[in-house]
Amino acid sequence: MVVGPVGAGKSTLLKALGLRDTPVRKTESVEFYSAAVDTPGEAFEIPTLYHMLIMSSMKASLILLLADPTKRKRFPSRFALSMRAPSVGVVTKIDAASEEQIESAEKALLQCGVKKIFRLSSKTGEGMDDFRSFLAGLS
Ligand SMILES: Nc1nc2c(ncn2[C@@H]2O[C@H](COP(=O)(O)OP(=O)(O)O)[C@@H](O)[C@H]2O)c(=O)[nH]1
Ligand SMILES: [Mg+2]
Repeated sequence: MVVGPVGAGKSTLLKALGLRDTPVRKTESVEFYSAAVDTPGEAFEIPTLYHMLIMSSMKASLILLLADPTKRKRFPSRFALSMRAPSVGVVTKIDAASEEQIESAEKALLQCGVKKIFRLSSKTGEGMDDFRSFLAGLS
């Protein structure tokens, strides 16, 4: 299940992983695919919608918490710990970000409660092999 701010690259990552077959467009609601759950960024950004994520996470085996290093967004402290599944952090769009931006995104993810963080680009494929191996190792 992917979680994170609007535009972080959640739907694009699922598409790159082959976990969603439909074209990427604005995610308006929680969407269930055969092996993944996509969620709208609003559910992460607007606290009154948190329950959508908490309930959907009960169906998930892993939460991917995404951060876009090119945009500063608020990552609530220890938020990942309220999910009903273990979580890992993912810094997306590394093809478009500086090292400083990537490190700052990693800091935000850590204080949000994840322990492990991947850096990748769904666009260039950088970092995707490592990430795919990690996911394959879980099942
Ligand atoms: N440069 C770059 N752009 C990306 C990457 N991943 C997603 N995007 C772009 O970021 C925008 C938002 O992506 P989307 O998957 O809809 O974000 P979501 O709201 O988190 O589902 C789209 O224009 C994507 O093409 C990436 O790895 N690199
Ligand atoms: Mg989306």
